[in-house]
Amino acid sequence: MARHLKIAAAQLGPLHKADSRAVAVKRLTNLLREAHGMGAKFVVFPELAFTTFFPRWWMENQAEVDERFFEKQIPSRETQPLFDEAKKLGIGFYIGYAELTPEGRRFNTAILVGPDGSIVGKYRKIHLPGTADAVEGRQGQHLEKHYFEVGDLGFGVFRAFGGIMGMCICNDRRWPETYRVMGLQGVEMIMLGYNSPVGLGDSFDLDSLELFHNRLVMQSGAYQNGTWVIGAAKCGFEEGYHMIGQSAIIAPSGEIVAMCHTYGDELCVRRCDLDFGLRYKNDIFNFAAHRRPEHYRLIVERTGAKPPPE
Ligand code: CDT
Repeated sequence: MARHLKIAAAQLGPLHKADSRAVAVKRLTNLLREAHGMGAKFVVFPELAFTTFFPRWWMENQAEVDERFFEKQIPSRETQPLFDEAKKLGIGFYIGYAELTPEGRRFNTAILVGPDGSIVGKYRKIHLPGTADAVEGRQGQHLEKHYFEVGDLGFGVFRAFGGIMGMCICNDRRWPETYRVMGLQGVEMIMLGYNSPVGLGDSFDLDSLELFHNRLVMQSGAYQNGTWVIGAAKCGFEEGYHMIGQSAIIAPSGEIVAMCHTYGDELCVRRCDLDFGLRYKNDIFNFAAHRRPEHYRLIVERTGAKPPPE
């Protein structure tokens, strides 16, 4: 029997510091309704979707940071309307948020929510970019290593929506290991949200390739593992910083089959055949037949690159 799933990548335009959770939840709920109206059964929202991208700022008062940007509970009183609407419409979703656990640990987290409102899976971001301390003289900071711990749940996959679903978050999409660990569990669809700023002080030649690199990593991750990849951006001009858009749905062929073209709230929708990846998984990327892990040991034994002696 054909396994088709109609998916929406729900891109969010900028969210500012002054925007309350209620503002974010209203916009997310509007996108959810619109996606449902277009026949989508699953919506992918961005990373840290309830607030502005706060790791751009060094902030001294952690209690205030926790209050403004972290979720102690999900859903909470303020985020509940999104969950209620999704349940009412019978539509599932992926969403990213800043998680503060009862033990006081902080993670950059994403959850997979089923059409009945239950949380089917959780992922905590593993590749945290940037620095733990503010870098002097840098135009914009990227302090994820300051605000979050490295995720402790690995790259799990979940049987849901008639397929094998995986999650990662933003910077994870740039690392081939992210996709391959899920590929080795037979993943059929990887969802990810991102906040990718440009102009944090890098040189123009790097910044100008940001959109290309965004497509490059998601397209290669999809193709090399025979999986769908759905990327949803929070983008636009947020608190004085530009963040890239081009939220996209990418087929296991590596082709972009739907893409957002604005820098605001926008959907791109596509009916995805979850069996399509088999054409790659059973042939060119038949892992069991062709992989040679005995030659890949360095990948798990070594972290940083070490060139051979002169
Ligand atoms: N959110 C996130 O992970 N953003 C990073 C920006 C890196 S710039 C220090 C990304 O990889 O897009």
